[in-house]
Amino acid sequence: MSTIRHNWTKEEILDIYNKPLMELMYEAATVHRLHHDPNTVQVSTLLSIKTGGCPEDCGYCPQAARYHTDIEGNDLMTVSHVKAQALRAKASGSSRVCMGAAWRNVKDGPEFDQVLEMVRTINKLEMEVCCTLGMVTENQAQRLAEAGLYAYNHNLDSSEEYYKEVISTRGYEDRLETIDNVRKTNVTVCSGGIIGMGEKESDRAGMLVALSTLNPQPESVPINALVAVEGTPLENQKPVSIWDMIRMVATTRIVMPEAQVRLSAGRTEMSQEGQAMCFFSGANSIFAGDKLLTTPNPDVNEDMKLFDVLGLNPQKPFIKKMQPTSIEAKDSQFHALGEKPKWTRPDHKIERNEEAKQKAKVLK
Ligand code: SAM
Ligand code: DTB
Ligand code: SF4
Repeated sequence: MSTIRHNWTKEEILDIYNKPLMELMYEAATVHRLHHDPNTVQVSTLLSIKTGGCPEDCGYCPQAARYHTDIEGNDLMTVSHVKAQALRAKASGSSRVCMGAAWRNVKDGPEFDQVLEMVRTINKLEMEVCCTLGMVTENQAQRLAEAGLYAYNHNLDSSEEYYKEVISTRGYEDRLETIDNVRKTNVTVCSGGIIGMGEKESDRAGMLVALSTLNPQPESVPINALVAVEGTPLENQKPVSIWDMIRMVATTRIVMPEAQVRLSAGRTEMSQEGQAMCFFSGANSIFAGDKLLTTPNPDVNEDMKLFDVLGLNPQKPFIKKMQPTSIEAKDSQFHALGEKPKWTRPDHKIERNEEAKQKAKVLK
């Protein structure tokens, strides 16, 4: 009988989050062991296939064109460059590649066709391939599925209430609709969020309610600690404490027992002992490589040394779900519809976003 609950309330989740830490970790570790091998952690590699110049106003993001940050923007990568990077990732122990694009949403056309070719190419390397490209329609999700996509990442990032304090160029319902579009295909869902953006504990719990009440729950849940980047509206946020990170990971594990819980951005600020406590509390994936999308990440050799010390093994690909078949473009059943989807644009004013935008205007 399934032990997955889809009716978690914010109060229940807050009670779990605020348990005495030793009890919380013990409970999370117990749930973890029932559903996963505690000595296996997936190593994934991020590839920023299109960097910077994004039209959105996400308060945490160095890739938003309206803020002045020192990242180097790039046009869409070539398929051969992506293949070379994926092979390097595979050689260094990664079983999954996640390709990120600084887009608000996917648009049908040659660039999306190129991304579909990247998906086919990585699938053929026997690696799990994930994309995070912004909002997608059901037809676009089907085309990604046909190309052999294993997962689609689309984070809820925070509670519905706090989301409005961070982003004004799109609504929470767009995020949920995209997740629903992906759910209609055989692509798995990866959705999580960020802590340390100034949200309350009740917002963290609210985000976990939104994720855990999805039916089915996401197969993968990244928990990011904000990387406060100079020039973004959230540049002055204090680093999140490791205790909060452990509590968030443990609570995520308890309410979503089967998900792959990913210890994502922010690891450069965490000690190895702190990360070990996250693994104990149910985190079973990391992003490896010296860069996330645009910000630094621990050295892969240091990560591998830590795996050695802790007796952890990198997870093989397709342990949780079979490798999807990849259909060539010429045999494809789904074609571009050239839709003009109506994603929302609430455009309310967020003071700190406005200030960061004004500062950027002066600097540019
Ligand atoms: N543009 C697409 C989108 O927003 O869905 C995909 C790329 S976006 C960079 C992917 C995720 O990275 C965001 O949803 C957010 O959770 C995370 N992220 C971005 N900047 C971050 C930061 N400074 N610290 C932590 N996580 C961050
Ligand atoms: C996720 O939740 N975290 C990853 C992945 N999904 C795409 C991205 C983290 C990005 C951190 C900021 C940067 O490097 O630009
Ligand atoms: Fe664009 Fe995604 Fe960054 Fe938001 S998080 S600014 S949508 S790249």
